[in-house]
Amino acid sequence: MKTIEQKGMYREFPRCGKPHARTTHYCPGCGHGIVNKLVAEACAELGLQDRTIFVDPVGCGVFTYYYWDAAHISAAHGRASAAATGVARARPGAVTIAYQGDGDLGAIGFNNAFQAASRGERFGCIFINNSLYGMTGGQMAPTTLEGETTTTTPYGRDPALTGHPLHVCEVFNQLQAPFYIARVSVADTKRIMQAKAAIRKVFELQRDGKGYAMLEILAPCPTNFRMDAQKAARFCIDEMEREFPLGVFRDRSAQAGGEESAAAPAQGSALAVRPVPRFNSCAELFSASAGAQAADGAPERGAGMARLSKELRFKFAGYGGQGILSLGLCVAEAARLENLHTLWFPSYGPEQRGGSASCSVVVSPQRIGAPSVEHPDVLVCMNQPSYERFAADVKPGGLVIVDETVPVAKEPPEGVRLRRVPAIAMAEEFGVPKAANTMMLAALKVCKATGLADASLEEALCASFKKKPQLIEKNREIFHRAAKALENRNA
Ligand SMILES: Cc1ncc(C[n+]2csc(CCOP(=O)(O)OP(=O)(O)O)c2C)c(N)n1
Ligand code: SF4
Repeated sequence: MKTIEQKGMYREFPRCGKPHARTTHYCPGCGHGIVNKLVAEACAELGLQDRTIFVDPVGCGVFTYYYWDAAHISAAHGRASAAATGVARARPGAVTIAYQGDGDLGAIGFNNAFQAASRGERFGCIFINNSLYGMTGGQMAPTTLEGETTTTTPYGRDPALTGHPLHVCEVFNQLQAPFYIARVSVADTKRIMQAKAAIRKVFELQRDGKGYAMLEILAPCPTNFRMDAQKAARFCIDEMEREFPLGVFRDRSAQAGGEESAAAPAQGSALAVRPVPRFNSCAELFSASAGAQAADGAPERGAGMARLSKELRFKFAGYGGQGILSLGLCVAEAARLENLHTLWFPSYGPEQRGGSASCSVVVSPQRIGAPSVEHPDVLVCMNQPSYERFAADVKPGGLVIVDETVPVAKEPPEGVRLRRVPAIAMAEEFGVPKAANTMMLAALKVCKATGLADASLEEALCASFKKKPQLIEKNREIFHRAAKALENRNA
């Protein structure tokens, strides 16, 4: 097969044990993917690859060093503008480009970026505004629209609670020092062409040593918008642009003598709370935890308090897409149904597709202190990297449940039981490959590993399919069948 040369990019992206990968880690339809291509093209077409130093963020853009064929420095989350300041000062002849997301720049790193802009540091900042935290699973960012649902604003962002969307270009436009400030979008072909011209401009300004440049790019995140690529692009145009109008806010090179241009677009727009419905199971759990009533037939309240005498800590780990986070949520929800204190704490790898995912769950009759689980009582592993990473940390007397496909090169520590369960194989055998996590829930039940009533686990499982009710009965059935099959194996 003929490989297509992509200007400014490496021929192959040998990341994460995939030595000849030709695809990026971005989800289909992701704005980052488009911008990555435009940035690489601009850098190469202007002949700047040997002069360019990219400062990479923590966020979905974290892996640009695998893609852009130029020099790179990785910065901690939110610190790319601070790191770029150092690079630009230490290497005044370089073309320094910081690449940041809206959580990275607009939240934790806002003051770094703002002060760098205020000082007029000589670097260009490419700022991806996809209205939420992409990499960590779609939480609210400062740029989240009013009324937009995210995992942390399940009823839509309410300005009374979480403020109004942050307009980075408009705020930076109050500063004296920036040389260029603009906002573009990559939601359709016309906009992509405009974005490309603006990205080239950022490179040119840095090549010519002009000064600080801020380019905000509105970008779709289909995965966390819970939309297909076309609808996500539409959302960018119809909703995001209403809040964040496109345009050049300032271009000092546009006027003779380097004077500031007054060509800023009208600021602010009439904003109304706009409900943007999206599916969000985690948020539902949180809201439910905040005081929902027991459903008819729910396990008796407080039952768990009596049964569970001590705190239990769980770690669930596997690949993204194996339903590992939902499995953890089921256990947390089952504990909530029993009026226990509970906590679910997800952790994501840098890749939304096929990367690692894990979550910690704590279930306790007392109030819970630390949310992170360093030494679990129970570890559930759906893949080999998880086993290798977490098995050694399981508490003495603890339990490791691992899928049978996972090679166990090293036994868990002494005093820790190991149960190998054919969850993936059984799910395939039952004709529902995606239900391997339901098999694992059945294994937890059979091993009596949660300290929770079987009925609570079952009810939590059903509740997790509230938005897909057609799957409830099927999962209930395979939960029972799997439990029976596992009990028979034990017998
Ligand atoms: C100091 C620190 N805090 C929090 C995190 C967790 N974290 C990683 S990426 C991220 C948010 C990324 O969102 P954004 O910057 O909008 O980029 P996107 O993934 O949407 O491109 C967070 C909170 C971290 N890695 N380091
Ligand atoms: S989660 Fe969103 S921002 Fe991240 S790669 Fe996927 S589509 Fe892009």
